[in-house]
Amino acid sequence: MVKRYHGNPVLTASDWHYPVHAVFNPGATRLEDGSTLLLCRCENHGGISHFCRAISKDGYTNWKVDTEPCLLPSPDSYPEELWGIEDPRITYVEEFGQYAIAYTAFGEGGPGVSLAFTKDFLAYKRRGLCMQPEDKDAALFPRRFKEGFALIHRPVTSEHADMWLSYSPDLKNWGRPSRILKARKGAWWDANKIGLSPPPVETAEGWLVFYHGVRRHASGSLYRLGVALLDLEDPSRLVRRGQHWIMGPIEPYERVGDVPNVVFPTGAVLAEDKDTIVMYYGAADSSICIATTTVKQVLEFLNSKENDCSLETGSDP
Ligand code: BMA
Repeated sequence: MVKRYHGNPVLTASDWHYPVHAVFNPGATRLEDGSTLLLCRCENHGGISHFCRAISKDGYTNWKVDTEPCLLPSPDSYPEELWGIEDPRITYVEEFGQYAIAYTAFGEGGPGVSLAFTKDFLAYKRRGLCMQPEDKDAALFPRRFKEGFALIHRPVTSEHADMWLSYSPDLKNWGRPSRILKARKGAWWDANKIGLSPPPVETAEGWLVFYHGVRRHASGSLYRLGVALLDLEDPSRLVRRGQHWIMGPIEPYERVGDVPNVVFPTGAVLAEDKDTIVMYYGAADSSICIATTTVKQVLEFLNSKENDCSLETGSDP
């Protein structure tokens, strides 16, 4: 169902015009002129991450990487960014004619969720922390629902790391949290932690939500990708959940790197055919890669009998 691009990895630290240690987990969007913009997470040689733009006309080749960062942590004004900004997810919000970026702000309190808005990915207006630590893996939906704006996020407690959805009337005050997807238990591929991957993809049947599932084992963690479907008008309602992962680390560039055995998509762009989903992912926390699938194939998979939503609570089938 998911095909890797033969030219992977498409971006590595050696493509940068200034020193960076690793580039991975990019936000992605299609610009008005049809080109694809990646907001790349770049880790410097101190371990602190910032964002830098890379643009390609066809979304696969000839990436033009900016000569300097476009968004740096700003701990003087935003102490929650002391140890960097990570894993941006981009949503175009028509109502504002702007892109919303939900990203992880890493500070002394732990990782939290911050929001920023931009028109051109050059000038940004920060809105600060919207979900207190420990919370991450967040993205805004592109439009308001009856209950207001909606954000998927992943708060962590000592017991749980599940996916939640919260609403806001003004993007400042967030409330009405509800758990939408639970990490499963025991031997499941998504037993220990789950979190949103790219922002939700709107389809006629509901919101496709790709998510990463983590399975801890004796020599570390395995990060794989799964998918679920949320109701179009009430995204806090789970409709279907895939039982099996749809992509896991197989290739050498996913198996070997700073954090081995990680595929971590954070961006998705719907191609002009309105069916192909081009996913941009971090491989082993070291490089940026591409994998594609289609809305049709993913919906067929989710609609198969084994993937009904009796699994919504993550109980064993
Ligand atoms: C997650 C995030 C990602 C990272 C992944 C694997 O918790 O921190 O940024 O890619 O772990 O290390």
